[in-house]
Amino acid sequence: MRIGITCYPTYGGSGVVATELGIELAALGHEIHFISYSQPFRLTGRDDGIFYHEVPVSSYPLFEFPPYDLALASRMTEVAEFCGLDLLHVHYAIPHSVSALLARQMLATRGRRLPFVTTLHGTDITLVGLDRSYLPITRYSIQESDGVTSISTYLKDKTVADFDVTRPIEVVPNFVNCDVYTPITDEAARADARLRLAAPDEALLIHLSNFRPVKRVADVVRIFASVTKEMPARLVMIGDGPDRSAAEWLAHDLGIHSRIHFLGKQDRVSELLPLADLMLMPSELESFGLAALEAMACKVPAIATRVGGVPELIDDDVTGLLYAVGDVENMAAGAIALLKDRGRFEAMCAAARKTAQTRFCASLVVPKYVEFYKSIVSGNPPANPVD
Ligand code: GMT
Repeated sequence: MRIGITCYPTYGGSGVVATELGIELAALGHEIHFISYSQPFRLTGRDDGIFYHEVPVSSYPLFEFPPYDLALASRMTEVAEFCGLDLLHVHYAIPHSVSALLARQMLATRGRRLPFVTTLHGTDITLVGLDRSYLPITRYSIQESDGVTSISTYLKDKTVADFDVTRPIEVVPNFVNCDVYTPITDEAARADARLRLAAPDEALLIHLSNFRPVKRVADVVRIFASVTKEMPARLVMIGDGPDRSAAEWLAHDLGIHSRIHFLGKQDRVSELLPLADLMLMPSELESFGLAALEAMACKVPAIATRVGGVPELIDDDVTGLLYAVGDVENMAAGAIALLKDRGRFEAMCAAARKTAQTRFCASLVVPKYVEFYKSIVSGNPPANPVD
């Protein structure tokens, strides 16, 4: 198939999922066309069968807000015509599904069919989409999509409840390439690589996010402060965003700044995650929690919050530990107890990797998208989706 993919290219897990999906689909022989305002950050130009089409957005003195969604719709129609697209797959409903809807309508007037699939990721439903200025059009574009998928059952239920959507929504969970996100099996090589982040006797904790308020990065720093009082430890903070400065100040005020590596945005997180012992993901809300899945695939369990779709990914006390939002004290106590109990820790690391391999591996999940695309292109979408 020739598939157009649109996502937010620079920020957030939905762009990561869209990019990894494009890479996996291209590896299966499909032709993938990314259509966005900049090249997705995990797209390194390494793959055959992947093309990138930039969306130019002209400014004009009248435009206080240049209409990106309209420019995107125009570019979608051009790419569909020039490259013979069979399907568009848009990630994050706002405004991508609206642009796709317009593109579909414009092409229909020229006798060309271009169905589109919308994948719901999180705040497009739980936050931004609920804003009164976006709700009616978000609901309309979801309802009018040729196919809709959601990354968790939680998000599907939330969409039905809050948006009164009546059309079928297929749950296709997020996935990870278990060959790329994998533990370092050579213990000596791992120990050597780990030395640049922590001494051999130090526990290494890791956090990966876009440092937005929903990620509660101050909780990450506070949990680590308690851990480091009990045992030698270091923390790696990967990513950047609005709350990074506050997190750094907090670390400074707590006297632990020198024990934390603020690495900023990193291209190859798959090389850093397997060096850690535990991931911290104390988010206010996660519709899935892709960062935790990537860590789990590297045999690194997460200390996380029992919110949204996280319990669909993490089995409490088996593949990670779950707590109430803001329960910093118990998250720290849980991390300390786990790190001190070698047997329990090793069992949890192995169970985390096994879950990634047996339930969320790209080789299992990507074919579900392919089957879904085929049903949409053939005009027979599943009436009763199998979750
Ligand atoms: O972070 C967001 O709010 C938006 C979105 C994104 O574009 O990064 O994140 C959501 O999608 C990720 C990928 O599917 C999920 O792993 C995140 O859990 C989800 N974030 C939230 O629900 C807050």
